[in-house]
Amino acid sequence: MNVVGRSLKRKEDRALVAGRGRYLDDFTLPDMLHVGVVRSTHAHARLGKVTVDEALAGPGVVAAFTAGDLPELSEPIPAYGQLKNFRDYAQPVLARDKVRYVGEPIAALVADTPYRLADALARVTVEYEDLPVITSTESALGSAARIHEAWPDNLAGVSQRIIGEPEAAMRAADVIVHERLYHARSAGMPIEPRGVVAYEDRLTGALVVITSTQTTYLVRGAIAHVLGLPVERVRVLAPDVGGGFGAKAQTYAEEILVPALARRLQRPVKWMERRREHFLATCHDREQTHEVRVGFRHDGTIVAIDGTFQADFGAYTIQDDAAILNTIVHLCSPYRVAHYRSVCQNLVTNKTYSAAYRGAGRPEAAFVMERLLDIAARRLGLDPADIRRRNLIRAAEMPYRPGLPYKDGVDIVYDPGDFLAAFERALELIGYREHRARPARPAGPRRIGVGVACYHQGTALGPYEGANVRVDPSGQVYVFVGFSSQGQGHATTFAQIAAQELGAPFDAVTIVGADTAALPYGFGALASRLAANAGPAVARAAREARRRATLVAATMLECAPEDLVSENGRLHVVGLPERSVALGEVARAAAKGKVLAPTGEAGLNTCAYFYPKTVTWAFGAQAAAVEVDVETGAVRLLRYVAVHDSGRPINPMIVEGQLHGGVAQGVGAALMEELVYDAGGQLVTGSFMDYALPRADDLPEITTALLDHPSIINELGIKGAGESGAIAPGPAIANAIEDALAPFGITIRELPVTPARIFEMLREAR
Ligand code: MCN
Ligand code: SMO
Repeated sequence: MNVVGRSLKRKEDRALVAGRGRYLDDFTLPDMLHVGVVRSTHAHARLGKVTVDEALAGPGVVAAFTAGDLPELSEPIPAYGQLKNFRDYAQPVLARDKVRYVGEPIAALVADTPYRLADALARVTVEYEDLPVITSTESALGSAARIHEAWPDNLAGVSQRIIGEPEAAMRAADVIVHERLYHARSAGMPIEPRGVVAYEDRLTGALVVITSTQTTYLVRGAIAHVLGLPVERVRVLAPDVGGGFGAKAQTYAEEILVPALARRLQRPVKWMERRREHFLATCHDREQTHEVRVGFRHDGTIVAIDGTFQADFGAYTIQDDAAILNTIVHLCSPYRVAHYRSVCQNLVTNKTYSAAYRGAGRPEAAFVMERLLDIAARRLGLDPADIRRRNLIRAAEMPYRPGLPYKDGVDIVYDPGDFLAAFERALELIGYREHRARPARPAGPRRIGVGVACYHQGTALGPYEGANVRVDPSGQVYVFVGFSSQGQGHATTFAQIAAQELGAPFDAVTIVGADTAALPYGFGALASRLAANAGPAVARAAREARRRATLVAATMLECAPEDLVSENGRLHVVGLPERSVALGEVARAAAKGKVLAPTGEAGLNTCAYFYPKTVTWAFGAQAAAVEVDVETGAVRLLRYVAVHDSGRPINPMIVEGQLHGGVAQGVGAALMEELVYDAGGQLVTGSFMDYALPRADDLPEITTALLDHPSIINELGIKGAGESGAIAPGPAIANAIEDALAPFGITIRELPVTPARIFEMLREAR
């Protein structure tokens, strides 16, 4: 009975679709107070007097706190922790002497209702002494002003990787393509903004923090660290989370502030982020400017790539260069490039700070590489498909070693895969050949174009993930994990694995997660890592539970353990289905100790962890067909194709759903989403009126196809999928638009390709 690999319906959807989900704002506790955050309205300033008297005098206002009132928050917010390549900085929970971006927390107000709180927030006055505002990487490099005073400049650090001898190799190139490309700042924009509820549990003594997060463990560690508490006294839970996309994958000021206030006030407190606040207070990502030279032979073979780029981090660098190293390592990774150099200057500016957003540095890399290939193809007189065929690493070259370490320090060895097959499949599904063969239409205002883009993705970063499988005497199986889900479908996929390994019915398995008390150690839902890390942990724990169940059942049925099969929730003697015992009865017997001896363990309760040696490598190709109106610059997506290899899919429907979601976000990055700042450091696209998210009618039919080359990193052959769909849409769509506008000879160098940008390019071309 194979449960893994089947497109079973998602266990979580019945409740969510029926409106029975429990999101952060659904939690209201007796006696609960509401916290609001006073935020900086200036991008870079010394902080003067903060006056809260008028706010405090308002009806229902209980308390007001500035940094000086909360000495327990004097430790800065701990950074990510895995990498430490950048300069040190201190990000305060509440600003002390200066502010570094519009939206930075300055003070907290507490009131009895959210409405009185909103009124009171408007009555706080803050004095600012303005400092020069830095809103671009060029001005960050050139300015005498320092965002972090202790630094000699505004450079957080330089990240780089080199293969071979790019300079020497470049000299031998027949043609060099040299371009400057820009990927705009955008953000994950989950439907549910962030929020935190905290209280001291008098029964257990724990500080309980319910937060809309992807990283329960990281938040737990940060709270314990700043408040000086044992980790055991802090319990972090996530309720249903309405999307995260990376934006909820690190610890924020409010996740430490709100529990601190719960302790101060000895009352439950809640903070719920508003959308306008979310635009300023939740991390952005993706702003990079690349200057790259690619050397080619006449036949399109790449001889060398030499590039520099600048990343605009905003005010703080909470994840160090995790995403930047992704850009560097992935820039040419599906292609054979013997000589490569990439150097990034990581700069701080007076904007909202950045952290990984779905794809985490890879969409930028794919944009640069796949744009350069199309530009080169035109210069060399080659078809964009042929230039890729010439350079894609072949299946026969696997396991390929590009000659670079991954960010975990391990030398990269690619997982089995066939990039060319994925690419050809995408071409076939979009009708590439037919499109190229089609006679040019009479030149009307609407032009059709097709674009393609390949990607490769290191997925499933370590360090580990674990699971605890427990068989209940009722026969129900509970799998305890600590990480939280944001919509990925973990309650379904991990239940599939547990059911299969244990021989239990899929319906009898429940995943209990998002609670650090459920399992002491874990990492979180990021880096497309859970399927390939928690998956094997669940499998190992379930397998061990089955082994123990078999020993106990053998005693109960008076047979040899080797003669038993576990199927559909019962263990029976091979060939004798009536000589059987239910899994629940075995669990009950094992818990009573009656037949304890064979296992030496009480109950059927097993825990296992999986530590990957390094990442798995997923890959794929995407293709877009677009129609561009040359009179208005409007782009309509006609069709979209996503081919992805996630190794063995646990649930193909869920993997396809992940691709759909990723593509939708990639379409936003390609065509409409942009966080624009003015020279004063004010976000001018700070609402959904100005920051355009794709809507249902902006999305075409998305055709997906899954390839299945098992990973060699874990025993289940799984590679990741969660971020993958979002990597290639930018370049695939930009390439399609440029193809549609080929007669005008324009070159797309920036994302998003908005109607205004197209209109401007066409005007210049004419
Ligand atoms: N899966 C599978 N078979 C595979 C690989 C994955 O069935 N071979 C399933 C997994 O079991 C899981 C889903 O696909 O249900 C995604 O798996 P994985 O790639 O391991 O990613 P994670 O579970 O670690 O989730 C994190 C990832 C990231 S990093 C971002 S960003 C993102 C994403 O998931 N944010 C999301 N997908 C999202 N989907 C939703 N709905 N909301 C988000 O915030
Ligand atoms: S951006 Mo995903 O949370 O790694």
